[in-house]
Amino acid sequence: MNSPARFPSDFVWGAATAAYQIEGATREDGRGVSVWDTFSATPGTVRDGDTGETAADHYHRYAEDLDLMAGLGLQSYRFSVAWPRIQPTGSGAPNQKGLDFYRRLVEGLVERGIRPMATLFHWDLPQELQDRGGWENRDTAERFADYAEIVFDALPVRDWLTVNEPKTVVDCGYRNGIHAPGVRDDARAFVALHHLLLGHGLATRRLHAGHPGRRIGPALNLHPSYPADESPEALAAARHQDGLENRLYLDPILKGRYPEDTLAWIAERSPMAEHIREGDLAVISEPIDLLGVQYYTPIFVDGAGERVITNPRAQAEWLEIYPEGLHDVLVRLRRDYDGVPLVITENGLATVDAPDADGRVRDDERIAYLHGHLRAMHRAMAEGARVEAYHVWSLLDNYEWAEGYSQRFGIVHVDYTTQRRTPKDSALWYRDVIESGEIR
Ligand code: GBH
Repeated sequence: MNSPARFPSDFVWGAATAAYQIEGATREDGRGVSVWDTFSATPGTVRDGDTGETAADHYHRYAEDLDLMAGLGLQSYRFSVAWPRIQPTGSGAPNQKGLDFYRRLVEGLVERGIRPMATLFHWDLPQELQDRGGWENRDTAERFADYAEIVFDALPVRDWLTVNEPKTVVDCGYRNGIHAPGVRDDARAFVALHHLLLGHGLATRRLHAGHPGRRIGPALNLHPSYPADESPEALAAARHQDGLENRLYLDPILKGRYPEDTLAWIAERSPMAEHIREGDLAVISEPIDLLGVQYYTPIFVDGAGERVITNPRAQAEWLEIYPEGLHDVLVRLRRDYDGVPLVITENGLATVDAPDADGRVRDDERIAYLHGHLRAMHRAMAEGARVEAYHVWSLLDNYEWAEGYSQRFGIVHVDYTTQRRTPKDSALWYRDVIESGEIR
């Protein structure tokens, strides 16, 4: 048996959500239309035609959800601000009612001793900006910085995240098209990538210019990439994969340059390089105060560069259960990108959950997943990784994008008919971890 793993007494335990996945109330209080409203309303895009129109109804139930968080002993809550609630068309004067919602939420957190961590962009771009080119249009990065400044001024939040998973926007929004805006075009995808990173850098600069003492960084989904066999071809493929998955995002932000090998590969597919202006990389590499790390799955590739599944999977097919990957990501960040404080902003598992007759939700698979990953994180910390906080994805079952409501990532079960919340066994287990500061 393993001995208990104790975490530092100042380690921060939290949970994460995103606006479109939980809020609902998509037409209330002056909220504008986002690309996800448009995309999810388009037949054939999302499983079962699900949309975020009601979701977990958090917009109306946030007070109950705050009490739920307090009951679990959460010390941090990561949420996202819906840009179209703040600027319904993506620019211009702020919508007071939108700001008021997040101010009430933040005040409720602070009253309960829970630290707010706010994400500026978790994929719900105002549709009007999309109509003007979205992230392919450089102007969107400027609009993003203006929006960020409005929110920085309005909300008493210390820790901020700029863009959630630019890689997923590039891959799913613009390459395979399974997310909004549903583009399938590599040429356009990597132009959007550059402007997403530029938006990140511009917003980061605004925070630093006007709000000393606050902290900001991106939230990157990192995928440790391994060769599936020992062949030189597989080794080379894993190196290439690492470029596309990790270095393409980490290097510009933390080293001020795009990785040469990945850039050369992109140049064969996209005019991205023509959109990189003098000074852009200085903006993109504005020093960050924290790095949001999101880890779900490793990627093993064979000599042909094809992904090979080498580990058990749960409900979501893309997610191989491999706790060691979290250790490897954290140790690699320390080795290759040393210095920046790390915050785990997402880590979790989808399972098929339903309450038993006695009302209990027995999600042992999720407990095992979290247990393994927290152990791996603890080991990486012992090896010097600077991890200061962990957020489980997700607080609540929610709208899992293209998978609609079919995949439940919550530690709290949501009945979408009654909107009843039931903490799963994993939530009760997590509460004990937080309380004791150790895992056994
Ligand atoms: C994160 O995405 C998101 O930040 C969060 O909103 C989401 O709910 C959570 O994780 C769980 O998924 O195109 O074959 O890769 C993780 C990245 C991108 C993984 C879309 C699943 C779909 C299958 N996700 N991907 S594939």
